[in-house]
Amino acid sequence: MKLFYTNTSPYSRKVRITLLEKRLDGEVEYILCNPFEDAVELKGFNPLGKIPTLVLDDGRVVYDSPVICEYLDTLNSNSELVPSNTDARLLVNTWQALADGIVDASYNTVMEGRRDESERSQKSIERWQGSIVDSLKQIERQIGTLPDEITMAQISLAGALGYLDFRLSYLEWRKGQSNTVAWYEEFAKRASMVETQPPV
Ligand SMILES: N[C@@H](CCC(=O)N[C@@H](CS)C(=O)NCC(=O)O)C(=O)O
Repeated sequence: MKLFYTNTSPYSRKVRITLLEKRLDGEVEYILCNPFEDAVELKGFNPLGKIPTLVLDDGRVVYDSPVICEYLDTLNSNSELVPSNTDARLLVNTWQALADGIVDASYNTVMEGRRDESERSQKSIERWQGSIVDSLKQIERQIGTLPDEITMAQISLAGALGYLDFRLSYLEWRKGQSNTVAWYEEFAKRASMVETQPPV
């Protein structure tokens, strides 16, 4: 398998954490790929031109990050990251959607901030940041519903909080989030989290 990724991409980090937790990282060739600079090569595999993109040994191409992680989870039984039980699966997938939504809003905020000031939409930035703040409040209320065993719920949430630290630290997400902070500080000690930390 080949994984097109960058070490600053939050969606790629989620996949890299998953590979480590599933002990599949030795089976992957990691290909650093900036989607804005290496668009031609990447689009040869994924017409959306986005990372992460996984290319299987038989040539099949897998995206986006939830689909990649769900596929990786089927490859062995080292932790069931996407539960097969319907209720457990719904809980995990909804957690993943909430965490990925925070990443979407954060990534949009970062990209918008890189536009020329005259083209930048402050209104959009405020809307995305409002979604992040409201989602964090919900997470603080529902952190106790996370499964006991590691799943895509925890991996996605930790990836999202890590991205807030990396790119939007000025939002100070920890304020008023004592339950979430306590959970995150513990989860962030995992080798998969430490090894995939974005560059300083
Ligand atoms: N929903 C996708 C989002 C992937 C995504 O937006 N990746 C960013 C990098 S972090 C990208 O490739 N951006 C290039 C672009 O927007 O053209 C996923 O979960 O994989």
